[in-house]
Amino acid sequence: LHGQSVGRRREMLASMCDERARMLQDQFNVSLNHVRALAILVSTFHHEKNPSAIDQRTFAEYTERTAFERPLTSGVAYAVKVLHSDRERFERQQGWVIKRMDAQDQAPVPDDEYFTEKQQPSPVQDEYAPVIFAQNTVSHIVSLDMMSGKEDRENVLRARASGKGVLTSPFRLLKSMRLGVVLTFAVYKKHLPSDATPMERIHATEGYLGGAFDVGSLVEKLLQQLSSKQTIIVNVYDTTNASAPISMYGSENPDMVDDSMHHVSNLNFGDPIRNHEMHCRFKHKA
Ligand code: WA2
Repeated sequence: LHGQSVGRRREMLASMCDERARMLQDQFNVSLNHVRALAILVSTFHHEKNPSAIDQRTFAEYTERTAFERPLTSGVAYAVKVLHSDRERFERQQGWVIKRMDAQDQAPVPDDEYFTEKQQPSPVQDEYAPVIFAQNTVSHIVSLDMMSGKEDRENVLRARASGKGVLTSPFRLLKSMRLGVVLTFAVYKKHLPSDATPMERIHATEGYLGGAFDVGSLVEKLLQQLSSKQTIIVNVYDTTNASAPISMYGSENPDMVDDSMHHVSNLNFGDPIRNHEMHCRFKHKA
């Protein structure tokens, strides 16, 4: 009799965990598809039109009005590829200089001080990826060189060589300092063949459309929509390095956890070099 009830509890945990993992993956996929469509929008209405039909105001308005289509993102932005030889002309045209991200600075800084005091002009590099358009929620990254931050840089390089949507490891996002991941799609010059080599892709790159997934707050919101949320404890991990999983969501040492049972549901966020898992446990009855 006891064995039967343990079996039923195990099944219940598995089905609750799988349901949550499926919801998270679906919402992630919906958001990813919309970010991909934004990359095509920028290609069509910014790069392929002369003069461009998109400016910062248009981009901010469009991305704000379509934010509901990207339920797990806290903001999207567009960075353009600028070679050093073109930097001076680019900065004169924009009316601002390319700035570097301040990755060493991990302490939260009051809003209004952050970008007036901390952001420094970027030192000379072969090339840059300054943000020219941003949703209002991430307007603080306009003019920042996305190649000056470790995670963003890796994403930019991998996105443009592969032509696929790519994800960073979890890291602290700028300003909010919340744990999140960035998704990036490269934007290419028109007529790039779909079977292009990585070198051809790099050469034909115009820019990078990316979105920040604020996993901490947005996964919480998603799980709260499920009525029985309080009965299980959910953790999400980046398990790319199987021996050193990185927590993306959930408390490391929650109280009242029933460690006698543990279920792992697989998550697929579409980037073949990254692995993710959802781990679920019951809470002790109070
Ligand atoms: N967006 C928002 N907050 C961030 C961030 C980011 N990257 N990086 C650190 N904090 C314009 O992949 C191109 C967005 C990067 C896209």
